[in-house]
Amino acid sequence: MTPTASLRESILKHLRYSFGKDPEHAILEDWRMALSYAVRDRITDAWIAATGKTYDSGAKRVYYLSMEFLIGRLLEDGIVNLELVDEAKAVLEEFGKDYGTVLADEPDAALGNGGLGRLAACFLESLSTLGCPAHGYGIRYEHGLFRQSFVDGRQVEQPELWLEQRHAWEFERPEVRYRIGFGGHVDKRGETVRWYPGEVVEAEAFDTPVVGWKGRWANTLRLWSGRAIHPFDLDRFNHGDFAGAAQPEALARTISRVLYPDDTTEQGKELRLKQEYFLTAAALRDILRRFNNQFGDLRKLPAKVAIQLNDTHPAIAGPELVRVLHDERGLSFEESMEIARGCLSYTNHTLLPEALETWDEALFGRLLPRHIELIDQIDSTHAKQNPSRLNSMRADHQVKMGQLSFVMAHHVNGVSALHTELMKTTVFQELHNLHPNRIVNETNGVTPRRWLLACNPRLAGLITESIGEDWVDDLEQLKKLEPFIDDTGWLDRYAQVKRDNKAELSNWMAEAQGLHVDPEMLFDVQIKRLHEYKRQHLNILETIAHWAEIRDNPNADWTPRLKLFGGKAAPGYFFAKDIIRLINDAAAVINADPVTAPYLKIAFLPNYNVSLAERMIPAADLSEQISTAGKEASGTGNMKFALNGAPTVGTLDGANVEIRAHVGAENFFLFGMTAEEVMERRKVEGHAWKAVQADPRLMRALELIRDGRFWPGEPDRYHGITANLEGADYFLVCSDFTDYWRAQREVDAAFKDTRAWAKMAALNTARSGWFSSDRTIRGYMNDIWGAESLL
Ligand code: OAK
Repeated sequence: MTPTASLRESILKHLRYSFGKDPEHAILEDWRMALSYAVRDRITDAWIAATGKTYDSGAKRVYYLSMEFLIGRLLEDGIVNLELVDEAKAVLEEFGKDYGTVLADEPDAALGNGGLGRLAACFLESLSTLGCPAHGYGIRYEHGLFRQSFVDGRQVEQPELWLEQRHAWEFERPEVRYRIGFGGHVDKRGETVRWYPGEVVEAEAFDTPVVGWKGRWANTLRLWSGRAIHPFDLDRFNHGDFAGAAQPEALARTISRVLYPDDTTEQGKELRLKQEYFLTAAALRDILRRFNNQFGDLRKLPAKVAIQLNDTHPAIAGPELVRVLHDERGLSFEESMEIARGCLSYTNHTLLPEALETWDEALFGRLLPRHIELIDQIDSTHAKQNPSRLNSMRADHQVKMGQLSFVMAHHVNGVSALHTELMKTTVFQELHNLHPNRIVNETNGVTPRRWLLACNPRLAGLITESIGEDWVDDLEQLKKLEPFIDDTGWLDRYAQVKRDNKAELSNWMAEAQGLHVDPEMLFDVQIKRLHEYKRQHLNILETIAHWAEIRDNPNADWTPRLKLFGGKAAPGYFFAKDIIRLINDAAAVINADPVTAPYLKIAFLPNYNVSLAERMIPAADLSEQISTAGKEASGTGNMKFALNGAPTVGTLDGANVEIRAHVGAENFFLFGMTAEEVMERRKVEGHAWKAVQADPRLMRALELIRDGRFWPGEPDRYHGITANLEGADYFLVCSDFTDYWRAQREVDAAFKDTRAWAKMAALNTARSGWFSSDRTIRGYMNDIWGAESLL
């Protein structure tokens, strides 16, 4: 079907010829698939044209290597980017199908844990919008991030099965397969070094086109799937060993079977290292093949190829590239190093010590015997410049991927201004002193197509009506909204959009979750992975303290508030899982309290994912960004909320600092210690208990939890949490409590003045244009990659 045909014709043709149905017999999934194929056809034309243009231009290409791409659903993204919303709605309506229901039938591709993976997905979309020739490389996990449900308030994990339903977006590429080796031995004959792996699996490519705004360009997300070279062992089968006959295939497939569910926690597991090498080696092979076909001369590699390492997970790219150039292509070690460094750059996404990847050298050497030798050689070459050997990548029988990435990269970047400065003064201090121009900052951003135009059509409509549509790929144009904000008629419409969005979320919560809430309440939202540094427990402690206060004085003029939570805890992170249970337990008691019911409700929505974020963010009044200062590298949810008109209650952490600077201090509810004060406070002996004693509200909230008020049958259920908070409190929940409380009461007071609040919200929207991932990607193109737009 050619895209010049109407969408209607295209859908009907796909229903009939791709799925063998007529409209009378098509089920929901058929409609979803036929619509997806009709949209995909159009994307495919843009994609093939972009590929041709890239070849013809001989331009430099960008390769984004990431273990995670949290892309979510793709159908709406395609429809919105191709501006087919009205047409798609009309066709479905004609056949009695609801547009939203059809979109919601698509499984949410959760091939990532959180921030790092979602950022990669926003970047892909911006790369296409900007017409920068690029590929994303990742793993085609059969099971993405687990599905979360709650049983008696506790998180229960189930496997995620996104590929069990039909998936419209990928093109299998059976002709693109590479053999990836592990283990074995290294053979040295004079100058010639060869690695003979003991185990080999095949990586097969699956391509998903990623379309940009108005379909002007489309890039490729290429995901690798593991398979056996000889999928079936006929000999074993003939001897009656039927299970054994299928074993090679099962083993090879485990490599791309599941996404590791740990967010910012390093696990050091063998399969994980295999996955990292599998992705990286397959991607590099593919990159070199493409380069070879077009250019040939390897010395030109840095001029034509920019490879971005999304955190250290693909850090093995450094030694692997050196191995291919040196061992296989015969370049000298020094030249191989220089070429590799000319291509590679590395983004750091966290300074949490538990996230900094290190590998036990025995495990590493067993799996990648040649790479560990090369890493030693890279390290000793680098040590000549670095006699102190501080920050060596090879100490304590470990291989340190952060140091390796730093040394192998021409640029290293942080993801917010504060984070980048902290990189220079903490983990990478010595390396930064040695290479003072290597670290640069690229503050994160989010794609306005998904995170405003698609998820918040009411607000997008009002904006376009007011300032035209150019904001969609030039988000700073939102500044043009500022003059409208003084017009009360316009401001009332802005406020009405938020009210309508809240009503829509309320209806959905009632239908899908059986939760009934009053949409007039202040919707106070904290959605993100569960982690002590993100301090969901600070939020629930304040909620409990507030509840107690309402009970003391139920006739006061309280601001009604709905506390909304969403987020998953890593399955092995028991403290985080306890926080989830605490929130759910507190919700059960507080929601059932008739005294406080008009003023306070709590809901923890299960299975937080990209699609749920798209529902919740447009309906939020208040954005909770309350991490311990110095711990959240950037945050990107914070940007989505501000853009959608939810002011932040937050600390001076990550990109909050820059959000506050952009939206204005008067439109941001600041509280808490600064990163410097945090470091000082930790030195105060007994800081936690001192903070508890200084604040009777905090004391009371902790007592309510400790004394089992919420769970009389098991009074010490949360002993772990209270003991931690009153004793160690590394993340300074207690020390920041009092100021958080103050900020929340300021929120209460501000929300009462409906117009003033709407103004604050609208200014957040108008001044968040800088947080577009288009701006971020331009920064990478200019400062790091030296890449050009081909539009
Ligand atoms: C995940 C695994 C290892 C290291 C870092 C992460 C991660 O998700 N980090 C997050 O990256 C986001 C994108 O840069 C930031 O916005 C978050 O602050 C950061 O925690």
